[in-house]
Amino acid sequence: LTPPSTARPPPTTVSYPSLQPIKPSKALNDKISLYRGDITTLAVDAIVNAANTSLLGGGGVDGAIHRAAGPQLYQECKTLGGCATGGAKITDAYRLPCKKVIHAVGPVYNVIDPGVSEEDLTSCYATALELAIDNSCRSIAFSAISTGVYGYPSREAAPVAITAVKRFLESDMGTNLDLVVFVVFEKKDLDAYHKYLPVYLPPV
Ligand code: AR6
Repeated sequence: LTPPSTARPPPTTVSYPSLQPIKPSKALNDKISLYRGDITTLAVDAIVNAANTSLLGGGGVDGAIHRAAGPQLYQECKTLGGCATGGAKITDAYRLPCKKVIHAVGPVYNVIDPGVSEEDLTSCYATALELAIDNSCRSIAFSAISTGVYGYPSREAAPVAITAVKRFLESDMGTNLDLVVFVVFEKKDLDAYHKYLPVYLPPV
């Protein structure tokens, strides 16, 4: 990761809880990693899917996860009764190398009121992390929820994701997690994490 070029994050439309001074933390940084590639190949305890409210599959990363997991995943998802935006539900992983799949429902980006989208996206990350802990998962890999067909700009979604994860890892529950991986597929998301990880998690 490259060090931040300025002490303050550059101006954008997102709010910055991090405008307060940030204490660099090696312990925290050691738990967070960035990976570019296919999330279905990762042998972590839990991967986080970018699902929709039906939880019955779709395109993008959702389609890739269902294809790789096999039809039993769809059968289990049918029993879940859907999920509200901002929420998440957990299933087994079947043919995937991970142990569990957490299906998070991100918001369709709201251009008129981005604050609502930010709340829902934050809730997705927080709920997924709580579910991971409740199911004894110590490592978790997140897809870049909502940044595909749901239209959340990557440069706004990345700070929201990083802030939610950071807050969780700093809480009492966070001590039960060893590793959080941000998985990116496209360059725009890679660029966003390269830009914001050093801002929120300064190198020690
Ligand atoms: N591994 C990791 N990331 C991936 C992969 C993959 N194999 N494939 C795509 N991505 P999207 P959303 C990235 O559209 O915006 C579905 O139809 C992709 O580059 O999958 O939350 C659902 O059923 C992007 O950064 O999810 C919903 O209906 C990120 O995954 C709807 O799309 C999320 O893009 C959800 O839309």
